[in-house]
Order: sequence, then C-alpha cells, then structure tokens
Amino acid sequence: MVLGPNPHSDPGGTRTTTKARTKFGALLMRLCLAALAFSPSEIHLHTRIYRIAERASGTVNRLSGACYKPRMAHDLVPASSLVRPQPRDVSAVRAIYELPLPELLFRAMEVHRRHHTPGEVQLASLLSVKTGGCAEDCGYCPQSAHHETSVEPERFMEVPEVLEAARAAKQGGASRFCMGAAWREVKDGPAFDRVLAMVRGVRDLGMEACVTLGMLDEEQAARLAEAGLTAYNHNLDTSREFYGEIITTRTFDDRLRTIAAVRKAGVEVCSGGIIGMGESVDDRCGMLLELASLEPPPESVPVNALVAVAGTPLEALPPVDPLELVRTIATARILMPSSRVRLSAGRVGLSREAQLMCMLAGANSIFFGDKLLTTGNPEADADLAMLRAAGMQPERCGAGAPTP
Ligand code: SAM
Ligand code: DTB
Ligand code: SF4
Repeated sequence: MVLGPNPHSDPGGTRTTTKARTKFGALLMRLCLAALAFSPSEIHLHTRIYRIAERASGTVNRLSGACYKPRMAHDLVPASSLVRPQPRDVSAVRAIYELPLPELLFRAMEVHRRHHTPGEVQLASLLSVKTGGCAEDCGYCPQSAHHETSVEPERFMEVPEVLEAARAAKQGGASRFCMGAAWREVKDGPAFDRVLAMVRGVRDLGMEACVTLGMLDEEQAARLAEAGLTAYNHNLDTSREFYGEIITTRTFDDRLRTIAAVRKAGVEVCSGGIIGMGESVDDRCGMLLELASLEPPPESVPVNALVAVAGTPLEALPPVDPLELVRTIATARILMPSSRVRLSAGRVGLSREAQLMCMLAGANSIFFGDKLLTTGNPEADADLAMLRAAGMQPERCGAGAPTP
C-alpha cells in the first residue's frame, strides 16, 4: 500500500498554519497512517502520534457540499489527514477486505469519525420517473426489455407529479431526491428538457437533486450542472473483469466516460455497484479499487446487494451474506474516507442489526421510502425507528428533517 497526496483538498477550506508547520504535520501524519496500515496491534500509539500530527498540521474544512454545516470538532479535520490510502492493486484491497472483522470495523470506524459526523445518516428518496422498456441488457435489472419481468413500461412522468413526490419526500425527512430513468442514454429534446425542469424544481425545494439517466456527454452534463444538479448516479456495477458477464450492450469504459463527463461539468459523482451477482471477492475489491482510483473518488458510493428479480438472468442467485456487505462497505469507507457510502438496494432482506452493522462499518446514507425504483424498500417509519433505537439521526439539509 502506498500513501499519496489527496486530491480532496477543499478549495474553500481555511488552512490556518504556516507552511513549515503543515509540512511537519503532514510528514508525521503520513508516518502514522502508514504504520496504522501495517501494524494494527500498535493502534493506540499511532492514534497518539496522529493527534500530535493533527495539532502540528492545523485544520481544514471537511466538505463544501450543499449540506455541509460545521458543527463539532470532528467536522474540522487536519489537512494532512485527508491523505487517503491508495492501494496499488487488488491484492492490497483484498488484504483490507479480509482483515478479521473486529479489526476491519475498528479501522473503518476510525476513518469514518475522522471525516464524518458519527451517527448521522443521509436519507435519500428515490423515484423512477421513466420505468421499464430499457434497451440495455443489464442482467440484474427488471427494467431491461431483454428480460421478461413483471415490470411494464410506463410513460415518462410529468414535472408537477415528480415535484409532488419530492415535496412529500422532504416532508417525510429526506434531504436528497434521486430520479431514475430506464434509458440507455440521454437524448437531447423534450424529454431531457423535462428532466432539467425536474432538477430545477427539486433544487427550489431546498433538496439535493440526483439523477440517473444512463450515458451522457459533456454538453448534457453541463446543462444538468446549469440546472443545479447536485449529483449524477452512474454505477460501475462490478469489476472490469466481471462486467461482461453481466452487461453486453455497453462497456466498462463507456461507464468511465460518462463519469468523466459528469466530473468535468462540476457535478458530484455518485458511483458504486452491486454485490451478490456471482462475482468473486477479487471482483468486489477490483470495483472498489477502480472507484477509489478515480481522481477524485465519487462523492457518493452506493453499495447495492442484488435484489434477485424473477425473470432476470440472476433471479436464482441466493441472497448475499450480510457480513460480505459489511466487509464491502467497511473497505469502501477505508479507501474513500470522504465519500458518502450508501447502503442501497437489498435492505428489505436485512435484519435491523445487519443494517446497523453496515452503518458502523461506515455507511452514512440510505435510500428512504418504501420503494426503490421498481422493488421494495423498508417503510420510512421502520427506518426512523431503527435510527432512533441506535441513537442515530438523519443528516439535516435545509428544513424538514424529522427527529427520529
Ligand atoms: N439506466 C440508468 C443506468 O443504468 O445507469 C439508471 C438506472 S439503474 C436502475 C441504476 C442502478 O441501479 C444500476 O446501475 C444498478 O447498480 C442498480 N440496480 C438495478 N437493478 C438492481 C437490482 N436488481 N439489484 C440491485 N441493484 C440494482
Ligand atoms: C443505485 O445504486 N441503486 C438505486 C439507485 N442507484 C438508482 C437503484 C436500485 C434499484 C433496485 C432495483 C429496482 O428497484 O428496480
Ligand atoms: Fe437500463 Fe439502467 Fe436497467 Fe441497465 S440498469 S437495464 S441501463 S435501467
């Protein structure tokens, strides 16, 4: 494992120290993080060194996102602690993924509370604004026209009904509203103009807006940015090696090109994948390595457990072991300290305890509301009760977040 400079240095951040002090702190911090990565038994000593380095290096604001409000001491993290581990290869990621679970969780928690407010979970609502009939052949997806599932193609929703749903989601406590369309790609014209109107409307409600519309080009990404889009969801889904087993109608590099267009437009990238599709641990680690190697890594990383839908080629796959989900999330947290890691599809099949373990492992966002795109999700009340039982709370963004 090598340690490299972090591209997340916050442009709006306030570096408060002299150059020399920062340099000294950065050096100490690197030593500390490197040692931490290799000898977990000496973790207390390293934590102490880390604290000294923290004081020596000064502080910098953590994030500049729409939701960011400085609240507590841990919202101010040292500039040099933004250094993130950059494993060179899949085996280095696998070494993290396969740590004894207590050790893996400890490290993930340590990273989590250095970069995020512990106990805070973003609630993101999801709405399928154009359902079914998609030209792509994604093996997991009930909306693909290549598979015979119970999902029937539906008309593209109108702006007012979408905004009504967004208002209700905000009222229920969501701070982000995500709109999905079962499209292979974005096509210019009235449909795209309608998406732009939806984005503007959601932003006017004071919510973060995210869309997932398939592939797009730089010009289209720029128009979404202009409309005020917060984030664009486009998942890598799995490793480059396994990708062809799941999707044949577009390539892994097509995915990367769309992500690059989104990044260039200045819109946040939301990209993650699915586990439980028959992939190996190396495939999971390979996907995480690809995501963590993006410069910078995605601001949001959805980790989906496959929802095996009848009629799809993956319908007969068994549910993924929840501990594998915990490991995937913990590894994502360690590799991408500043990102929001979203515990995404597949929560219906998870116990409350398994979900909370995912949150202890670093998940700090969930899809909220009783439906994902076409499949079920836990009831909103059950989610609020789960957070309340654990003494956790929804991340607040704008008005309307409930007290659980
Ligand atoms: N058509 C767009 C695209 O593919 O980018 C947007 C919608 S697509 C449904 C968004 C993501 O949902 C997929 O990339 C995949 O990761 C996830 N997804 C779809 N079906 C799923 C399933 N059955 N189980 C888990 N995740 C799923
Ligand atoms: C993501 O990574 N998961 C969400 C969201 N991005 C768009 C979608 C999950 C879909 C699960 C299957 C369905 O409901 O159709
Ligand atoms: Fe279409 Fe997206 Fe489903 Fe693939 S995942 S079939 S692109 S809707």
